[in-house]
Amino acid sequence: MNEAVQTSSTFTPRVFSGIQPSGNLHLGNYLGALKRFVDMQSDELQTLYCMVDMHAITVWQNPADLQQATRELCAGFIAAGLDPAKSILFNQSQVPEHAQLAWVFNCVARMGWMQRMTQWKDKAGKNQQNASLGLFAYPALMAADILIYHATQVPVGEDQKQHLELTRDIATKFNHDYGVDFFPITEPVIEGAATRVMSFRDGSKKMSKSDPSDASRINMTDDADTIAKKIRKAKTDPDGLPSEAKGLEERPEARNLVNIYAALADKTVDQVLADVGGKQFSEFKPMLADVAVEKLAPISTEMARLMQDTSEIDRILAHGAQQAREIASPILARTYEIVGMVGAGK
Ligand code: AQP
Repeated sequence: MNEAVQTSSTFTPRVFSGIQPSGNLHLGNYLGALKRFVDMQSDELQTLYCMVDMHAITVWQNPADLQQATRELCAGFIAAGLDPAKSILFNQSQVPEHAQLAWVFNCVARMGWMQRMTQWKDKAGKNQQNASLGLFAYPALMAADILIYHATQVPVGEDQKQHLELTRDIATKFNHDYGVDFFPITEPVIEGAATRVMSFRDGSKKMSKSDPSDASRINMTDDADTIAKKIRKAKTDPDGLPSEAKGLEERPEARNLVNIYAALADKTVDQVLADVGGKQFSEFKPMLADVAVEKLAPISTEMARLMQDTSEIDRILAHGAQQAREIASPILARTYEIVGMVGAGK
Protein backbone atom coordinates (compact mmCIF):
# COMPACT_ATOMS: atom_id res chain seq x y z
CA MET A 1 0.00 0.00 0.00
CA ASN A 2 1.14 3.51 -0.78
CA GLU A 3 1.69 5.10 2.63
CA ALA A 4 2.16 8.63 1.21
CA VAL A 5 -1.56 8.90 0.50
CA GLN A 6 -3.97 10.14 3.11
CA THR A 7 -6.77 7.69 3.80
CA SER A 8 -8.53 9.16 6.81
CA SER A 9 -11.56 11.40 7.03
CA THR A 10 -9.41 14.28 8.27
CA PHE A 11 -7.98 15.45 4.99
CA THR A 12 -5.46 18.27 4.77
CA PRO A 13 -7.26 21.33 3.37
CA ARG A 14 -6.48 21.70 -0.34
CA VAL A 15 -8.16 23.86 -2.99
CA PHE A 16 -8.77 22.89 -6.61
CA SER A 17 -10.75 24.62 -9.34
CA GLY A 18 -10.71 25.03 -13.11
CA ILE A 19 -11.99 27.04 -16.03
CA GLN A 20 -12.52 25.86 -19.61
CA PRO A 21 -10.35 27.41 -22.31
CA SER A 22 -13.34 27.47 -24.60
CA GLY A 23 -13.45 31.17 -25.44
CA ASN A 24 -12.83 34.53 -23.87
CA LEU A 25 -12.83 34.80 -20.10
CA HIS A 26 -15.78 36.99 -19.10
CA LEU A 27 -16.91 38.94 -16.06
CA GLY A 28 -18.97 35.96 -14.80
CA ASN A 29 -15.90 33.71 -14.82
CA TYR A 30 -13.92 36.47 -13.12
CA LEU A 31 -16.34 37.28 -10.28
CA GLY A 32 -17.77 33.77 -9.82
CA ALA A 33 -14.46 31.94 -10.04
CA LEU A 34 -11.15 33.62 -10.82
CA LYS A 35 -11.37 36.45 -8.27
CA ARG A 36 -12.31 33.84 -5.66
CA PHE A 37 -9.30 31.72 -6.69
CA VAL A 38 -7.06 34.70 -5.96
CA ASP A 39 -8.82 35.35 -2.62
CA MET A 40 -8.12 31.75 -1.56
CA GLN A 41 -4.44 31.80 -2.52
CA SER A 42 -2.41 31.80 0.68
CA ASP A 43 0.83 30.54 2.11
CA GLU A 44 -1.06 28.20 4.44
CA LEU A 45 -3.20 26.45 1.85
CA GLN A 46 -2.18 24.41 -1.21
CA THR A 47 -4.09 25.75 -4.24
CA LEU A 48 -4.31 24.11 -7.68
CA TYR A 49 -5.93 25.94 -10.60
CA CYS A 50 -6.42 24.24 -13.90
CA MET A 51 -7.20 25.11 -17.52
CA VAL A 52 -9.60 22.26 -18.19
CA ASP A 53 -8.88 21.69 -21.88
CA MET A 54 -10.31 18.15 -21.82
CA HIS A 55 -13.67 19.57 -20.72
CA ALA A 56 -13.46 22.16 -23.50
CA ILE A 57 -13.36 19.48 -26.24
CA THR A 58 -16.69 17.99 -25.11
CA VAL A 59 -18.00 20.47 -27.69
CA TRP A 60 -16.11 21.22 -30.91
CA GLN A 61 -12.97 23.36 -30.53
CA ASN A 62 -10.83 24.49 -33.41
CA PRO A 63 -7.34 23.14 -32.45
CA ALA A 64 -5.50 26.42 -33.07
CA ASP A 65 -8.14 28.34 -31.10
CA LEU A 66 -7.90 25.87 -28.21
CA GLN A 67 -4.15 26.40 -27.96
CA GLN A 68 -4.56 30.16 -28.03
CA ALA A 69 -7.42 30.09 -25.48
CA THR A 70 -5.45 27.85 -23.10
CA ARG A 71 -2.46 30.20 -23.10
CA GLU A 72 -4.72 33.24 -22.83
CA LEU A 73 -6.53 31.68 -19.88
CA CYS A 74 -3.21 31.05 -18.15
CA ALA A 75 -2.26 34.67 -18.84
CA GLY A 76 -5.64 35.69 -17.36
CA PHE A 77 -5.03 33.63 -14.23
CA ILE A 78 -1.66 35.27 -13.65
CA ALA A 79 -2.83 38.77 -14.61
CA ALA A 80 -5.72 38.48 -12.12
CA GLY A 81 -3.27 37.72 -9.31
CA LEU A 82 -2.50 34.00 -9.27
CA ASP A 83 1.18 33.54 -8.59
CA PRO A 84 2.81 30.40 -10.08
CA ALA A 85 5.12 30.38 -7.05
CA LYS A 86 2.11 30.09 -4.71
CA SER A 87 -0.48 28.22 -6.77
CA ILE A 88 -0.03 25.23 -9.06
CA LEU A 89 -1.19 26.34 -12.53
CA PHE A 90 -1.49 23.74 -15.28
CA ASN A 91 -3.60 22.43 -18.11
CA GLN A 92 -5.59 19.27 -17.48
CA SER A 93 -4.40 17.22 -20.48
CA GLN A 94 -0.79 17.36 -19.20
CA VAL A 95 -1.82 15.40 -16.11
CA PRO A 96 -3.14 12.07 -17.47
CA GLU A 97 -4.24 10.96 -13.98
CA HIS A 98 -7.40 13.11 -14.44
CA ALA A 99 -8.58 10.94 -17.36
CA GLN A 100 -7.45 7.73 -15.66
CA LEU A 101 -9.44 8.43 -12.49
CA ALA A 102 -12.37 9.65 -14.60
CA TRP A 103 -12.63 6.16 -16.12
CA VAL A 104 -12.92 4.60 -12.67
CA PHE A 105 -15.60 7.20 -11.82
CA ASN A 106 -17.46 6.44 -15.07
CA CYS A 107 -17.86 2.97 -13.59
CA VAL A 108 -19.03 4.33 -10.22
CA ALA A 109 -21.48 7.03 -11.40
CA ARG A 110 -24.92 5.97 -12.65
CA MET A 111 -26.51 6.95 -15.97
CA GLY A 112 -29.51 8.40 -14.11
CA TRP A 113 -27.26 10.76 -12.15
CA MET A 114 -25.79 12.17 -15.36
CA GLN A 115 -29.18 12.46 -17.05
CA ARG A 116 -30.38 14.74 -14.25
CA MET A 117 -27.58 17.30 -14.74
CA THR A 118 -29.06 20.61 -15.89
CA GLN A 119 -25.87 21.54 -17.76
CA TRP A 120 -26.19 18.34 -19.83
CA LYS A 121 -29.82 19.15 -20.58
CA ASP A 122 -29.01 22.78 -21.46
CA LYS A 123 -25.96 22.06 -23.60
CA ALA A 124 -27.22 18.93 -25.37
CA GLY A 125 -30.62 20.59 -25.86
CA LYS A 126 -33.17 18.70 -27.91
CA ASN A 127 -30.52 16.86 -29.91
CA GLN A 128 -29.08 14.59 -27.19
CA GLN A 129 -28.43 11.74 -29.64
CA ASN A 130 -25.98 13.95 -31.46
CA ALA A 131 -24.15 15.30 -28.37
CA SER A 132 -20.73 13.84 -27.56
CA LEU A 133 -20.35 11.04 -25.03
CA GLY A 134 -17.79 13.31 -23.36
CA LEU A 135 -20.41 15.99 -22.74
CA PHE A 136 -22.60 13.40 -21.01
CA ALA A 137 -19.72 12.08 -18.89
CA TYR A 138 -18.38 15.60 -18.13
CA PRO A 139 -19.34 15.54 -14.41
CA ALA A 140 -17.39 12.30 -13.81
CA LEU A 141 -14.27 13.94 -15.26
CA MET A 142 -14.94 16.98 -13.08
CA ALA A 143 -15.19 14.73 -10.02
CA ALA A 144 -11.85 13.20 -11.03
CA ASP A 145 -10.29 16.68 -11.47
CA ILE A 146 -11.15 17.42 -7.86
CA LEU A 147 -10.65 14.06 -6.18
CA ILE A 148 -7.35 13.18 -7.88
CA TYR A 149 -5.92 15.80 -5.49
CA HIS A 150 -8.12 14.91 -2.51
CA ALA A 151 -9.24 18.54 -2.76
CA THR A 152 -11.40 19.60 0.16
CA GLN A 153 -12.62 22.96 -1.18
CA VAL A 154 -13.66 24.04 -4.67
CA PRO A 155 -14.42 27.72 -5.39
CA VAL A 156 -17.02 27.88 -8.19
CA GLY A 157 -19.97 29.91 -9.43
CA GLU A 158 -23.52 28.98 -8.50
CA ASP A 159 -24.05 27.11 -11.81
CA GLN A 160 -21.55 24.42 -10.77
CA LYS A 161 -23.32 23.54 -7.52
CA GLN A 162 -25.07 20.50 -9.00
CA HIS A 163 -21.79 19.12 -10.40
CA LEU A 164 -20.19 19.53 -6.97
CA GLU A 165 -23.05 17.57 -5.40
CA LEU A 166 -22.42 14.82 -7.93
CA THR A 167 -18.71 14.83 -7.02
CA ARG A 168 -19.74 14.23 -3.41
CA ASP A 169 -22.08 11.43 -4.51
CA ILE A 170 -19.29 9.75 -6.48
CA ALA A 171 -16.86 10.00 -3.54
CA THR A 172 -19.50 8.63 -1.16
CA LYS A 173 -20.40 5.70 -3.42
CA PHE A 174 -16.75 4.83 -4.11
CA ASN A 175 -15.94 4.87 -0.39
CA HIS A 176 -19.04 2.80 0.38
CA ASP A 177 -18.65 0.26 -2.45
CA TYR A 178 -15.00 -0.46 -1.60
CA GLY A 179 -15.38 -0.10 2.16
CA VAL A 180 -12.79 2.65 2.46
CA ASP A 181 -12.58 6.24 3.66
CA PHE A 182 -10.38 7.29 0.77
CA PHE A 183 -11.96 10.22 -1.04
CA PRO A 184 -12.92 13.39 0.86
CA ILE A 185 -16.44 14.80 0.66
CA THR A 186 -15.50 18.08 -0.97
CA GLU A 187 -17.09 21.41 -0.02
CA PRO A 188 -18.14 23.83 -2.76
CA VAL A 189 -17.14 27.42 -1.95
CA ILE A 190 -19.84 29.59 -3.54
CA GLU A 191 -19.39 33.00 -1.95
CA GLY A 192 -19.46 36.71 -2.66
CA ALA A 193 -21.99 39.14 -4.11
CA ALA A 194 -21.80 37.79 -7.68
CA THR A 195 -21.94 34.00 -7.64
CA ARG A 196 -24.27 34.10 -10.66
CA VAL A 197 -23.59 37.01 -13.01
CA MET A 198 -26.42 37.41 -15.49
CA SER A 199 -26.45 38.42 -19.15
CA PHE A 200 -26.60 42.18 -19.88
CA ARG A 201 -29.33 41.43 -22.44
CA ASP A 202 -31.55 39.15 -20.37
CA GLY A 203 -31.52 39.08 -16.57
CA SER A 204 -32.89 35.52 -16.53
CA LYS A 205 -29.89 34.01 -18.40
CA LYS A 206 -26.40 33.64 -16.97
CA MET A 207 -23.55 35.53 -18.57
CA SER A 208 -21.76 32.97 -20.70
CA LYS A 209 -19.00 32.55 -23.27
CA SER A 210 -21.29 30.77 -25.69
CA ASP A 211 -23.97 33.50 -25.84
CA PRO A 212 -23.95 34.63 -29.50
CA SER A 213 -24.42 38.26 -28.39
CA ASP A 214 -21.10 39.90 -27.44
CA ALA A 215 -23.11 42.72 -25.83
CA SER A 216 -24.46 40.19 -23.27
CA ARG A 217 -21.10 39.98 -21.49
CA ILE A 218 -17.94 41.86 -20.58
CA ASN A 219 -14.91 39.96 -21.87
CA MET A 220 -11.71 40.25 -19.87
CA THR A 221 -10.02 41.38 -23.10
CA ASP A 222 -12.46 44.29 -23.66
CA ASP A 223 -10.91 47.76 -23.58
CA ALA A 224 -12.16 50.59 -21.34
CA ASP A 225 -14.44 52.11 -24.00
CA THR A 226 -16.06 48.77 -24.81
CA ILE A 227 -16.65 48.04 -21.12
CA ALA A 228 -18.28 51.45 -20.58
CA LYS A 229 -20.42 51.08 -23.73
CA LYS A 230 -21.65 47.60 -22.79
CA ILE A 231 -22.61 48.80 -19.30
CA ARG A 232 -24.38 51.87 -20.75
CA LYS A 233 -26.43 49.59 -23.01
CA ALA A 234 -27.13 46.92 -20.37
CA LYS A 235 -30.83 46.18 -20.00
CA THR A 236 -32.44 47.75 -16.90
CA ASP A 237 -35.93 48.72 -15.77
CA PRO A 238 -37.31 52.28 -15.57
CA ASP A 239 -37.24 52.57 -11.76
CA GLY A 240 -34.49 54.09 -9.62
CA LEU A 241 -32.31 52.09 -7.24
CA PRO A 242 -33.80 51.02 -3.91
CA SER A 243 -32.09 51.62 -0.54
CA GLU A 244 -32.47 48.01 0.60
CA ALA A 245 -31.84 44.63 -1.00
CA LYS A 246 -35.48 43.57 -0.77
CA GLY A 247 -36.26 46.35 -3.27
CA LEU A 248 -34.30 44.35 -5.87
CA GLU A 249 -36.61 41.34 -5.69
CA GLU A 250 -38.37 40.73 -9.03
CA ARG A 251 -35.87 43.11 -10.68
CA PRO A 252 -33.26 40.71 -12.11
CA GLU A 253 -31.42 43.21 -14.32
CA ALA A 254 -31.17 45.83 -11.56
CA ARG A 255 -30.07 43.20 -9.05
CA ASN A 256 -27.42 41.94 -11.46
CA LEU A 257 -25.81 45.36 -11.90
CA VAL A 258 -25.83 46.03 -8.14
CA ASN A 259 -24.32 42.59 -7.45
CA ILE A 260 -21.58 43.23 -10.00
CA TYR A 261 -20.82 46.64 -8.49
CA ALA A 262 -20.65 45.14 -4.99
CA ALA A 263 -18.34 42.32 -6.07
CA LEU A 264 -16.01 44.61 -8.01
CA ALA A 265 -15.89 47.20 -5.21
CA ASP A 266 -15.46 44.51 -2.50
CA LYS A 267 -18.59 45.72 -0.71
CA THR A 268 -21.80 44.05 0.36
CA VAL A 269 -25.02 44.73 -1.54
CA ASP A 270 -26.39 46.52 1.55
CA GLN A 271 -23.36 48.82 1.65
CA VAL A 272 -23.76 49.65 -2.05
CA LEU A 273 -27.47 50.37 -1.72
CA ALA A 274 -26.87 52.57 1.31
CA ASP A 275 -24.72 54.74 -1.00
CA VAL A 276 -26.66 54.62 -4.25
CA GLY A 277 -30.29 54.13 -3.13
CA GLY A 278 -32.51 56.70 -4.85
CA LYS A 279 -30.19 57.19 -7.85
CA GLN A 280 -31.34 56.57 -11.43
CA PHE A 281 -29.49 54.11 -13.69
CA SER A 282 -28.28 57.08 -15.75
CA GLU A 283 -26.18 58.01 -12.69
CA PHE A 284 -25.38 54.51 -11.46
CA LYS A 285 -24.18 53.04 -14.76
CA PRO A 286 -21.22 55.46 -15.11
CA MET A 287 -20.24 54.61 -11.51
CA LEU A 288 -20.35 50.93 -12.39
CA ALA A 289 -18.36 51.54 -15.58
CA ASP A 290 -15.69 53.38 -13.57
CA VAL A 291 -15.21 50.59 -11.05
CA ALA A 292 -15.29 47.94 -13.81
CA VAL A 293 -12.64 49.72 -15.85
CA GLU A 294 -10.54 50.39 -12.74
CA LYS A 295 -10.56 46.68 -11.80
CA LEU A 296 -10.57 44.99 -15.22
CA ALA A 297 -8.44 47.20 -17.48
CA PRO A 298 -5.15 46.44 -15.63
CA ILE A 299 -5.90 42.71 -15.92
CA SER A 300 -6.48 42.87 -19.67
CA THR A 301 -3.36 45.00 -20.16
CA GLU A 302 -1.28 42.51 -18.19
CA MET A 303 -2.82 39.59 -20.10
CA ALA A 304 -1.79 41.19 -23.38
CA ARG A 305 1.75 41.70 -22.05
CA LEU A 306 2.04 38.09 -20.87
CA MET A 307 0.76 36.82 -24.22
CA GLN A 308 3.79 38.38 -25.90
CA ASP A 309 5.90 35.53 -24.49
CA THR A 310 3.93 32.31 -24.87
CA SER A 311 7.05 30.19 -24.26
CA GLU A 312 7.09 31.49 -20.67
CA ILE A 313 3.41 30.55 -20.32
CA ASP A 314 4.15 27.06 -21.67
CA ARG A 315 7.00 26.75 -19.18
CA ILE A 316 4.72 27.71 -16.27
CA LEU A 317 2.09 25.18 -17.42
CA ALA A 318 4.66 22.37 -17.81
CA HIS A 319 6.12 23.07 -14.37
CA GLY A 320 2.63 23.19 -12.83
CA ALA A 321 1.75 19.86 -14.46
CA GLN A 322 4.86 18.28 -12.97
CA GLN A 323 3.91 19.55 -9.49
CA ALA A 324 0.30 18.40 -9.95
CA ARG A 325 1.41 14.91 -11.02
CA GLU A 326 3.44 14.52 -7.84
CA ILE A 327 0.18 14.78 -5.88
CA ALA A 328 -2.05 12.94 -8.36
CA SER A 329 0.12 9.94 -9.14
CA PRO A 330 0.12 8.24 -5.68
CA ILE A 331 -3.62 8.93 -5.28
CA LEU A 332 -4.31 7.21 -8.62
CA ALA A 333 -2.02 4.29 -7.72
CA ARG A 334 -3.84 3.79 -4.43
CA THR A 335 -7.22 4.03 -6.18
CA TYR A 336 -6.20 1.29 -8.63
CA GLU A 337 -5.00 -0.80 -5.71
CA ILE A 338 -8.34 -0.38 -3.89
CA VAL A 339 -10.21 -1.31 -7.07
CA GLY A 340 -8.07 -4.47 -7.43
CA MET A 341 -5.86 -3.75 -10.38
CA VAL A 342 -2.72 -5.89 -10.47
CA GLY A 343 0.55 -3.97 -10.54
CA ALA A 344 -0.88 -0.82 -8.98
CA GLY A 345 0.86 0.92 -6.09
CA LYS A 346 4.30 -0.49 -6.97
N1 AQP B 1 -22.26 33.91 -15.23
C1 AQP B 1 -21.50 33.41 -14.28
N2 AQP B 1 -21.55 33.89 -13.03
C2 AQP B 1 -20.76 33.40 -12.04
N3 AQP B 1 -19.86 32.41 -12.25
C3 AQP B 1 -19.78 31.90 -13.51
N4 AQP B 1 -19.01 30.94 -14.05
C4 AQP B 1 -19.29 30.81 -15.36
N5 AQP B 1 -20.25 31.66 -15.71
C5 AQP B 1 -20.58 32.38 -14.58
C6 AQP B 1 -18.02 30.19 -13.28
O1 AQP B 1 -16.80 30.21 -14.00
C7 AQP B 1 -16.11 28.98 -13.74
C8 AQP B 1 -15.62 28.39 -15.01
O2 AQP B 1 -16.67 28.18 -15.92
P1 AQP B 1 -16.36 27.29 -17.19
O3 AQP B 1 -15.75 28.10 -18.24
O4 AQP B 1 -15.62 26.11 -16.82
O5 AQP B 1 -17.74 26.78 -17.63
P2 AQP B 1 -19.08 27.43 -17.84
O6 AQP B 1 -19.80 27.55 -16.55
O7 AQP B 1 -19.72 26.56 -18.83
O8 AQP B 1 -18.78 28.89 -18.43
P3 AQP B 1 -19.62 29.59 -19.51
O9 AQP B 1 -19.11 30.92 -19.79
O10 AQP B 1 -21.05 29.51 -19.16
O11 AQP B 1 -19.29 28.72 -20.78
P4 AQP B 1 -20.29 28.18 -21.82
O12 AQP B 1 -20.92 29.36 -22.45
O13 AQP B 1 -19.42 27.40 -22.76
O14 AQP B 1 -21.29 27.34 -21.08
C9 AQP B 1 -17.09 28.07 -12.98
O15 AQP B 1 -16.73 28.10 -11.61
C10 AQP B 1 -18.40 28.72 -13.18
O16 AQP B 1 -19.28 28.50 -12.10
